[in-house]
Amino acid sequence: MQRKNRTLSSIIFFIKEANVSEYFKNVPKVKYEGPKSKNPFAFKFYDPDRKVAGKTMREQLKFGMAWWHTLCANGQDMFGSPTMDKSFGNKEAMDLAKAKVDAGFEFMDKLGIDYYCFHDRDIAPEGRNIDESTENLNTIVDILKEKQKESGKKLLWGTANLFNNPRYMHGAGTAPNADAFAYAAAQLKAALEATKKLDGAGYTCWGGREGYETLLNTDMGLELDNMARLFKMLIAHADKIGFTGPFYIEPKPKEPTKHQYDFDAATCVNFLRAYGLMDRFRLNIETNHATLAGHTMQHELRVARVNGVFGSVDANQGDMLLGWDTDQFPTDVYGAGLAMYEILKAGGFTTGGLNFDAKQRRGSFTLDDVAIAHIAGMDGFALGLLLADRMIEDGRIDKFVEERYASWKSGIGKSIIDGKESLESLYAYVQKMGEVTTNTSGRQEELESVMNQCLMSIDF
Ligand code: XUL
Ligand code: CO
Repeated sequence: MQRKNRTLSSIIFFIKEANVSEYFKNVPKVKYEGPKSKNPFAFKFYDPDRKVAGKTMREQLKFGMAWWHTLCANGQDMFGSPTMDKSFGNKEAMDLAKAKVDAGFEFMDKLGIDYYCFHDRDIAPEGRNIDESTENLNTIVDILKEKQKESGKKLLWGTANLFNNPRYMHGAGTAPNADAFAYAAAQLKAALEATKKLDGAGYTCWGGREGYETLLNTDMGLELDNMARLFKMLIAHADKIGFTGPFYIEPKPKEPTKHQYDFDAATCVNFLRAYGLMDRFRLNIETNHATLAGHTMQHELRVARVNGVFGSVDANQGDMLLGWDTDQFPTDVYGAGLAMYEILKAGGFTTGGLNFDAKQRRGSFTLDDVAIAHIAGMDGFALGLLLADRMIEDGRIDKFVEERYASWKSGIGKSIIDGKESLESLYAYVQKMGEVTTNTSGRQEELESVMNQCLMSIDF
């Protein structure tokens, strides 16, 4: 009888296991069906094997799933409780963390997403002390390692959440309290080692609360020096454990603090140059952060490109009418097109990729919506890639820019570039020249129309 019971309970256990092993039950393996498809679970524009600009779409776009949004965000906002169930059938924190690994890999498999990104605290719960937290992290890292081996999925980058716990209320690397800085360093050590164990291609530093609320209580000079001290410790530890991937700073101007030190791409480049960090750091540019800074995504990517620090992208979009980081899925084809234009011009992704740092709206609360939102974003960026490729192939924009700067190829322009001129020699040049009569039209409207024409002439 006892034996029978045991057999019965193991069968029930097996059935339970089999039942919970599929989390996104309504989501099939998502395939390309083309622009005419009305199937919400099909790609209309993202055709992974289609070659664009010399590589497949899959290789060009290198989509990544953000663990925190896809598997953790539950729709909670400042005004209301969660609307989404991301418990994946579990209550206990470590069981939930393990279930999320299965859910995450199932999701990536169904959508054909090859990469993922995480914060340490997204994948494993914080323990009662640093050792317990590191142990939780390592337990999940071992499971992720196995999953990566089975599935071929890769870690695009890892990061540490140095902003959620109350100990970081005044910042982490820029905390006025040295103990908080020390805790951040300890957490960073474990997060970097986790990223290394999982062969992460990069490691991201987003300055969660690295900034200030008021300058009345802030020693800005010391805080910035300390931030650089922490980055130098990070590099030293990377060298020690053999982590060779780049570090990314992710610019953001505000939120949660009034002023974040990594305000925008130009501010970050200045910081990296000032502290001699340019060779190990690149930038991870996020669309909604760019718009919060009052820039376009194209501007931020251009700044990164011309300074040689283009690295990776957090793909999302904001709402024109809201002044905060709404992290919406990127469906704006113009925005994606101009972003992909810069990315192709930068030579495409190497270590980086397009991480969907995006969440569905609070009202789109089902697990089906999670998949549909990713499909929308993937299709948005596929269109962006096709548009950017058309713009480059068309050649009119490049040709126009080339001609606009032609005066630097010969004559006085070339002489200035060659370092042969001075204020005095140019004074003499202007005396001979008289007035400037060589200005030509900037043709902005024509170029915008060329872009429209490229968009409308994509072939499918
Ligand atoms: C916050 C944000 C972060 C970083 C990683 O605005 O973008 O999720 O991408 O810490
Ligand atoms: Co981000």
